[in-house]
Amino acid sequence: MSNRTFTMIKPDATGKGYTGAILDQIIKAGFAIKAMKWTRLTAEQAGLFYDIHRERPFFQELVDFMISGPIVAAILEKDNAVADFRTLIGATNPANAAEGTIRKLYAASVGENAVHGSDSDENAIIESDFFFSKLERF
Ligand code: 3AN
Repeated sequence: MSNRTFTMIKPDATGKGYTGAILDQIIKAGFAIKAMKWTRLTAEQAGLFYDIHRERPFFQELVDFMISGPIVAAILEKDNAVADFRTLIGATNPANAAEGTIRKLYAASVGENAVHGSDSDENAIIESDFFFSKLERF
């Protein structure tokens, strides 16, 4: 069990002004921010980040959405970080997300679902390395 996960606050949520509320909820849930940046992805970067979904029918829609505005990328630390963060954000489709979860509160649809959370310890490391150098985390 690793104690770190990776998150992004996606363009729908940054654009609607939810960044502060979402970060507040993450911190109040016990996650410590170990690295963070506000940036905007290029199509190439978004495609590489979601490479695993390249053959899925929604891939182009996903890339177009992810480059439509700024994102916040962060590395988070907590015991059982990956599983606990998935619980905090709720189901991929906000219609199925539990009450009080970030996606239930702030997401509009399965495509525009406010936040990303790593789905495994292995992917948390890959995704963190994609965004952050060793100098940018502590
Ligand atoms: P999660 O983000 O909960 O791990 P994944 O890994 O199945 O969900 O999907 C990655 C991202 O792809 C989702 N966060 C969402 O933005 C997008 N996505 C997933 N399914 C769909 C879909 N049916 N239509 C449009 N976008 C989708």
